[in-house]
Amino acid sequence: MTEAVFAETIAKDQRVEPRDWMPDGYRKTMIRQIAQHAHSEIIGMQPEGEWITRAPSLRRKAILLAKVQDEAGHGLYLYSAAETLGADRGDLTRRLIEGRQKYSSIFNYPTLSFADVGVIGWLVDGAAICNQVPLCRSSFGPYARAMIRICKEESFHQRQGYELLMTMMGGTQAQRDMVQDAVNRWWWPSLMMFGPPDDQSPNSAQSMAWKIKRHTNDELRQRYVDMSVPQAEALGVTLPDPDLSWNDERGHWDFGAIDWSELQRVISGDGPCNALRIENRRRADSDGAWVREAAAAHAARHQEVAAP
Ligand code: BYC
Repeated sequence: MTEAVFAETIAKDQRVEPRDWMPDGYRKTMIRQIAQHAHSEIIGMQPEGEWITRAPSLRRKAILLAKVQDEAGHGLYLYSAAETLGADRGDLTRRLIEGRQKYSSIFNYPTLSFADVGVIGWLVDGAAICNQVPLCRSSFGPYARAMIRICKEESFHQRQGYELLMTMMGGTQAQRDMVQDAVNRWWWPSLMMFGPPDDQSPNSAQSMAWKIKRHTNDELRQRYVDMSVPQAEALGVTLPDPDLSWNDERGHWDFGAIDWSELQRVISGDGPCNALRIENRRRADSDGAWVREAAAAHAARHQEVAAP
């Protein structure tokens, strides 16, 4: 495959596959985005995972356990997709724990009450779905295909979060207050998940041209706000933005200014939980080293025995 064939594949909306010729920049961008996405899933297990032992009932514990396991699964498909591009999984993990590769800003905030589990399902998984459904049509085949299953599971995750919040909103005043407090803390960070505004997004133009991204950061953020406002109303919570108002002319909800300095701070390592998240990941990596070594030794021995 040559450059012309690559260009034609993109123009015709077909998929680029791992053995096809692709520009170095395309390969680099795909590895960067897929690795960041995989890291987000794996680090994203921590904030909710902290509540597994403290879930208020066996039913809630079983649901949460299954959700966090799904996130591990998403991370693994995504690392596999990155490997099809020549990336090495161990190297990607090293880059993460050495702070050389990013993961989503949202997972650097603490989960202070069980209502946070519901709000992560509703708002964080809701934002993830908005962002990831278009990625099912992303131009790189293994990423697009991984995204189909991931989106199905994310949509289930979102419903479990909403159902949990509905239950809490039908409970005591203290439970309703807990939900409102969690919404107040997670709303603005969830808007930041979509990335910097379009005029400050260095990667968007090229990623849109290569059809890796199908919509800009601001387009998806607006879609998410439009989707979330009626859901908040149905739930009976207030979104913490006094500037939120329906704009008849635009046919969209207007919303207040986002504090972009907060996103920059969190991305550059200075969010409330960055150090803790990375320290936990580093410990899990070193605690698991013997398992990886044993598995590699077993595979090598197996190959030796199988060789004629
Ligand atoms: N946090 O030029 P831009 C989940 C980075 S997991 C941190 O707009 P791009 C879930 C950006 O990567 C959700 N970094 O970039 C799991 C870029 O970095 P470089 C994860 C951010 O790539 C468990 C730089 O800033 N989802 O759902 O065109 C439980 C400039 O930005 C953030 C994905 O990863 C951020 N918020 O667009 C529950 C989706 N925003 O160039 C839920 C896949 C931007 O310095 N990724 N950056 O390395 C994407 O769709 C795109 O990569 C983004 C950014 C829209 C995130």
